[in-house]
Amino acid sequence: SAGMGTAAATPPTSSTASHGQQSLSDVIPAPVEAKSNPRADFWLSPFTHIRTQPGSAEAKQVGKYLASTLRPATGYPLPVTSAKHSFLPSISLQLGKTDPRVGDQGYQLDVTKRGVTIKANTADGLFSGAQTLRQLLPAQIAADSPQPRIWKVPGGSIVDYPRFEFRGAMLDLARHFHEPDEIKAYIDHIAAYKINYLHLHLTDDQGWRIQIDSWPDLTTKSGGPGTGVDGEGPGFLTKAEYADLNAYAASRHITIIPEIDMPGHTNAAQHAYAELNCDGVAVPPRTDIEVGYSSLCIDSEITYTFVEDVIRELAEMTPGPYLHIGGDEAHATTDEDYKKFMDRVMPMVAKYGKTIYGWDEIMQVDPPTSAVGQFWDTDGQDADVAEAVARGNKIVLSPANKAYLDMKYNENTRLGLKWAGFVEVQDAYDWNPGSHVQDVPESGVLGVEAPLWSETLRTLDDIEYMAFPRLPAIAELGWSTEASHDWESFRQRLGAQGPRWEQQDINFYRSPQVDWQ
Ligand code: TNX
Repeated sequence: SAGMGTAAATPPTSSTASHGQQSLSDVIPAPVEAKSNPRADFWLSPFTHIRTQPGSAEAKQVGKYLASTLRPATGYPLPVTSAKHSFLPSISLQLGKTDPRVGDQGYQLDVTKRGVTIKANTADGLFSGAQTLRQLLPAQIAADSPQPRIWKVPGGSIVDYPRFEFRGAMLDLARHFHEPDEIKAYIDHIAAYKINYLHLHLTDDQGWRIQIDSWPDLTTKSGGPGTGVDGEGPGFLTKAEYADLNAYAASRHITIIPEIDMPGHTNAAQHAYAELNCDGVAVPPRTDIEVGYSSLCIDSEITYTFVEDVIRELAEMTPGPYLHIGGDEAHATTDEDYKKFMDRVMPMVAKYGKTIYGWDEIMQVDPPTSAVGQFWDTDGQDADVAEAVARGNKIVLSPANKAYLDMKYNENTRLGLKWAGFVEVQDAYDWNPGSHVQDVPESGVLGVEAPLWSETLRTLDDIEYMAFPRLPAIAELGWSTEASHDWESFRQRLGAQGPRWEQQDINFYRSPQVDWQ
């Protein structure tokens, strides 16, 4: 009937968003299926309640989160209740009774005149539905004070679920330490686009950013003032701060993955402890951006005492399943030593109950099939990676020329590097994770991750400028169907995100490829 339409493989090209009106499919990442019904619009009002599944503390937590994001701009009380019956208009978060396609991360969202119902099998699904609902409201919903306007949610229904179970972002705390509050702000930003993993690059040549009780000088000597690129990135996470960050991430349905990079990228550790060097002499600190010159001492027993202590403490303080062991650019380690090192270190990860995650170089040493490799090459091929996938390993895609958020947008970009080329928004969007790596089928792909290295970054503003608008592009590749992939549709929906970012003071790159609203 007139006004009804399915926006799956046929995304909106002449977006209604350009008239300041949200339609049901003006969402990033694009929902799998959106059927609009203009006769079923819902208006938020001072009487709207948020009702959550009786008996579910997790659903209630999502309800409270949603309320906290809607209260500032509306000024409405939006009480969160799990009382069963109510005739008041409501946003209802319910577990179970979903379309079978919804799975364990998806959701259904139905908008009628009487209210909004989000149904999912898990709280993760409810949280994703809540993020979609936020985007269905006018951009001013992101404001931090009451706005004099009405709040329409477009009528219809959405069935939505991710293409890949893993959608990640990475922050490099080693080259420049980002404060816990900045990390939390980034967590909020990425959660809005259904990112569900945050990888923290905690150690590198220029700094060590996580407290390890059994090796305290890691942070006293390599986490303090003078560390980081140009000596301008001081700081480290105490265990209490790390625990708090994990809890904060969990409240945004994001799992933290800590990385200890080894056997290369270890100058900070070898500066803090002389015994980690083959000659027993501590190396000077480094504040430049060279890579590939450091290596732990492979034939020394103390190296493995150190690594096991670090892995044990890190595993103890990390609730998530993955522990990233780096493994990249070990140019100062011979291939033979690299294998010797990894053969001893990889079992330690399992010993402390975690799953190995590592840069794609770890695929050269036949890791256990549970290990996940992070593909960062720029040429779309790697025989070791393809062979590992054939054996049963999975990979996460972070091709540097597509997914690295620290690459400059163009030659005039003040921040960032350009070793993998310039990466404009369309470059970040126009590729297919399911067929990007030669001889790696989609079934071998766990998901995508957008790393943000910090050599040139200092502030949260810097982080935001590099991540927006490319992070939403990678998020859409990780979530939305291949059939819905469409640059025209994406750039229009991206343009509609601009006012939301302005409301939140997110410092973003106004790419000329996008018509910003
Ligand atoms: C390469 S990519 C690195 C990092 C740098 C990055 C800068 C990878 C696994 N290693 O050490 O920070 O390039 O773009």
